[in-house]
Amino acid sequence: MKSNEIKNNDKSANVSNSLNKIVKNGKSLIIAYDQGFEHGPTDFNITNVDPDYVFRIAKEGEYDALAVHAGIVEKYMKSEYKDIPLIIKLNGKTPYQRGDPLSRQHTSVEHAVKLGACAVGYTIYFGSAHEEQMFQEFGKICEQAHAAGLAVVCWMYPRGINIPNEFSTDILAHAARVAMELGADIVKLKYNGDVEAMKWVVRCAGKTKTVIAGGPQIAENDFLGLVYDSMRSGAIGMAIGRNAWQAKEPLKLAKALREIIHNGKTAEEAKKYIL
Ligand code: FBP
Repeated sequence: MKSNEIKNNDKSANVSNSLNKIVKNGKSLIIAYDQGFEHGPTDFNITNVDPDYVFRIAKEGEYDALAVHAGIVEKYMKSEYKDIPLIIKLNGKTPYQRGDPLSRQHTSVEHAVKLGACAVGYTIYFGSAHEEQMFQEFGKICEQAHAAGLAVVCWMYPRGINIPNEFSTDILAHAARVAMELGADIVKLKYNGDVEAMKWVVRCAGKTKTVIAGGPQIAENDFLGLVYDSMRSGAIGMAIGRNAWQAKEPLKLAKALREIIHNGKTAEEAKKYIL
């Protein structure tokens, strides 16, 4: 074997190691806390506006990873949180942008490495008039992150004037496929309410693992149903924000989520953990 091949094998081993910190036994429960950037503090109350509260939920709720922007890590990371695998978001936009969405990179892969990330995250608005800029940026990010031994998570959200229905199975399947072909290790998608249709979407992502986004807060029993159905569709887990840290008892909810995602329980069986 030539030395270049050895080096490449080393790199992919590093990426696998990073991925295995986030995906445990093939499954993953991720907590996302980038909504202060994406939506503004409107999602927060006096308790969950504090990033430390979400770090604590990630740790005590045994989430498999925390997805945040760099500044949150720089300012709120403590030694007691050092074992929480971090996914650092490299782009973001606010709701004030007009027209088709474009979200540009604001943080480098190099900086994410310095902050101790296992993975970097990037949102692509599939179908937007600006999709090419995001494809290009994301492709480069995959190259850089993989060369540095980091995994890459793609938030893949179909959106824009050319997307009549962001939950269309064909569009979601195409978006999932593009994430895989660009090099994502994990693609994060929204669930469209149809288990059989989502099986095709997950299939189109191939070896790229699919996680499902949580969405706005809904009744906990209904949310457990959504998580269970997402798992039945072949997703390896969830990347949840508002439903996780807006919960009245986030640790009880986390336990119920783990039971469904990691221990194969049904939504019905997991309900007892949120009583
Ligand atoms: P939620 O579980 O709160 O929906 O978070 C998932 C997420 O992908 C966040 O990471 C992101 O901030 C948000 O959704 C963006 O959603 P949208 O663009 O639909 O407002």
